[in-house]
Parts: sequence; structure tokens; C-alpha cells
Amino acid sequence: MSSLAAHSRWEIPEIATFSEGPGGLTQLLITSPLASARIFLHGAHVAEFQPTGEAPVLFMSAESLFASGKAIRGGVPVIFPWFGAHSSRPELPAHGFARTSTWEVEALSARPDGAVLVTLRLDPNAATRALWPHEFILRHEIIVGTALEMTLVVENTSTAPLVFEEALHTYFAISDAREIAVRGLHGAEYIDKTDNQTCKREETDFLRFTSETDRVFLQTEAVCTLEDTQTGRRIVVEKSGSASTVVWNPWIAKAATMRDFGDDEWLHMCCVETANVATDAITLAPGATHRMAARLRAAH
Ligand code: TA6
Repeated sequence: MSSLAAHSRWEIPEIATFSEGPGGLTQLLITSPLASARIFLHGAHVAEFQPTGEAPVLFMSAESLFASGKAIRGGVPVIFPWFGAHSSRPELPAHGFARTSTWEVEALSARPDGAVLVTLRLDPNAATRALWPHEFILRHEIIVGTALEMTLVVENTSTAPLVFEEALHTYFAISDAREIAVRGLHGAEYIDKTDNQTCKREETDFLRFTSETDRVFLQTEAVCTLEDTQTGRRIVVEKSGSASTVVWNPWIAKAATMRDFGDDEWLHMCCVETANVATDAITLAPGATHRMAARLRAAH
């Protein structure tokens, strides 16, 4: 049975429909009175989110690949079970396997208020076990409404503790990276990945981009706000179950090395990622479940 035929039973006419997207990837298109969204089963990847009457909230590279086994450059990559390069096996795919796996639909419904709820699920398979020999169930619960709510739910179905890193690696659409600031991280300790992983403390509440920026903030539950001084738009990022926030902009030189990213696209994006990484990695007891959630909304 084709992937589309297998999913047609979930469809909500005129609100939530499955179709073949770029690269033949199965996509769920949501058009509710509150917002529109595009979600790929590939990586349980929210690629687009646009509240009604607002500009798109998420950035998507015009050069992104859409292909089996390849990461999508933009939207919200789901990072699990490790962040960045694998700690002991550098040959393994960066940021783990969740974002390049095909997830299954477990639930899809519309709420009376017009929000659409979808749960995507990833179970272990030969490919995941070859990379990471552990048993788990991973769910991505997504609510598309005036805000975008994403919850990564990890269930430890094994008889041993599960240790993992995770992130909702959100790419935000902005007018000009030189004209925006990220508020909320004043005083937070971070690892500066552009300065030999040096540990520093954020001195300002108005983090601006003036060069390549790659900061892993630890032990912070802060609400972050992206302030676009050009458009006056603010995007608020609330979170729960997350002790880390990663802030990234590749800037000019790194952008030029990225094949799936336009040379000038660094101007129009920044990542503020809801995560549990490094010393904030999660150790989950057998049979236990962990939830990490991010809630994104545009505010004026
Ligand atoms: O979250 C920031 C980061 O870890 C950067 O170091 C950069 O590697 C970025 O993720 C993108 O990683 P990717 O594997 O998607 O190219």
C-alpha cells in the first residue's frame, strides 16, 4: 500500500490532508482557521508554520534537500538521541537518526477551537539499532494553532536506564540577522562552540549576531524572545522539560560551506533550539517517560 493510501484514513477534509511533497516525501498539509503548517513524516519534521494573518514563523532554505536519509535544512529538525557529532563515533550521522527516519502517524484530530493535533511515532528498527542499540518509543506531539506547540516524548521501553540528548532545532524566519536580538538569556552559562568549547556566561539580555554564533546555554528554563527591530515582530519561545537552549547563526563563511544553504541565507534565519544536551543530557529510568516541549508564537 502506498504511503498516501495508508494515511488517507487519517485525513480531515479541507483541514488536514496527506500528499506527496518534494523528493517524494509524504507531507501533511494543515490549513485550519488559526494557522497553516506543513509537516513531513520524514523526521516528523515541521517544515512550515504560519498563523493566520501573520508572516511565516519558520525559515526554510531554498537549497534544502528533501530526500530519504538526508536532513532538511530549515523548519524544526528533531534531534535525538545525540546532539551534534557523536561523542565517540564521529562517522555516525550528526544530530542522531530521528530527523532522517520515517515516522508513523499515531493520531490526528481537530479541536473545537480550530487547532489541529497530530502525533507522530518512531519505534526502533534495524537501522536505529545499528547506530544506537537501545529500545525506546519516540513520539512527536504537534499542535498547530495560533501557537505551534511541539512535545518530544521519549519512553524507555528497555530494562536499563536510557541516556540521550535531544533538541527541537528550530530555524526562525527573520528579516536581517544583523537587526535582531534574542532576549532572555542574560546570566546563563554557555559553551561557546566558536571558541574551543569555552564555558562563558551571557553578559547581555539582548544577544545580537555580529559573527558566527553557536552557543549551547545550559541549566536555563528561560523564555526566549526574538525581537526583529526592522519589522517590530517578536517571536516568543516558551519551553518545558528543557534545561538547554542553543542559539546558532552560521554567518558568512560557514554559510558558504553549506551545500544545502544559500550563501546569503544566514541573513534571514537564526536558530533558537529547545534542548537537553551536554551536561543536561537526560538519564531515563526503565519504563519512564520524558517530555520536552516548545511553544512558539508571534507577538506584537
Ligand atoms: O545547533 C547548532 C549546530 O549544532 C551547529 O553547530 C551546526 O552544526 C548546526 O547545528 C547544523 O547542524 P547540521 O548537522 O544540521 O548541519
